[in-house]
Amino acid sequence: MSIDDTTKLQERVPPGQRLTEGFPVLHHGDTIEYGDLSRWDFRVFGLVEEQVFLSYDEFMSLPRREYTNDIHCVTTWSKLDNVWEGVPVSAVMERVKLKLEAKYVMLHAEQGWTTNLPLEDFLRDTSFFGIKHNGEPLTPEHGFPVRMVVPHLYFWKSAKWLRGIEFMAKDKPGFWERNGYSMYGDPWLSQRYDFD
Ligand SMILES: Nc1nc2c(c(=O)[nH]1)N[C@H]1C(S)=C(S)[C@@H](COP(=O)(O)O)O[C@H]1N2
Ligand SMILES: [Mo]
Repeated sequence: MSIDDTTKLQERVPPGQRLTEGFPVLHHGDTIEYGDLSRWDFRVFGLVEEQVFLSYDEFMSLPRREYTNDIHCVTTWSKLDNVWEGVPVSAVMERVKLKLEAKYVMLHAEQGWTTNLPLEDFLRDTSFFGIKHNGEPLTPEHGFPVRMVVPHLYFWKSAKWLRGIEFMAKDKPGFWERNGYSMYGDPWLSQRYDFD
């Protein structure tokens, strides 16, 4: 690789991060293995005029797009040039009428795992519901059937086995945020812990 190419790559790697070629698996608790998806649903609730429920078939028939991004895990690995197939956040939000007070989001995953982020960051057009990674359906370890992907924040904000979105007026800590991690998690500012 030329010196120019190396410099360009380094510019894509936030401070304290190093590149990985693999796709490490990281989560708290067990990997969720679904047998039957007939009882899977996706719930949008909190500060909305009306709750929205989507069945597995309904979610899978939402429009999809291809996304290419870099992801940065707080444990210091970064993985560049991921190609995803995902449902744009807007495709779900078209069905939702938010109340004016809604300013923050809590993502709800299986087994009560949660993570929080500002509404603005959730609504960015680079945020999406991931269905496939590098051409293959997500494996159970990586969050099959649906995971959040918010590439501009540390990867712990990208909830695997996503089942619900809650809109809130005030920011509240999710699982890792209650355990000392940053409420926001900007990798470019090294916001790893609550004191960063
Ligand atoms: N439901 C759920 N989602 C989760 C986690 C978790 O513990 N549970 N861990 C987060 C963390 S800390 C990271 S780094 C990424 C890892 O995603 P990966 O295993 O696909 O690399 O998932 C995030 N999403
Ligand atoms: Mo993580």
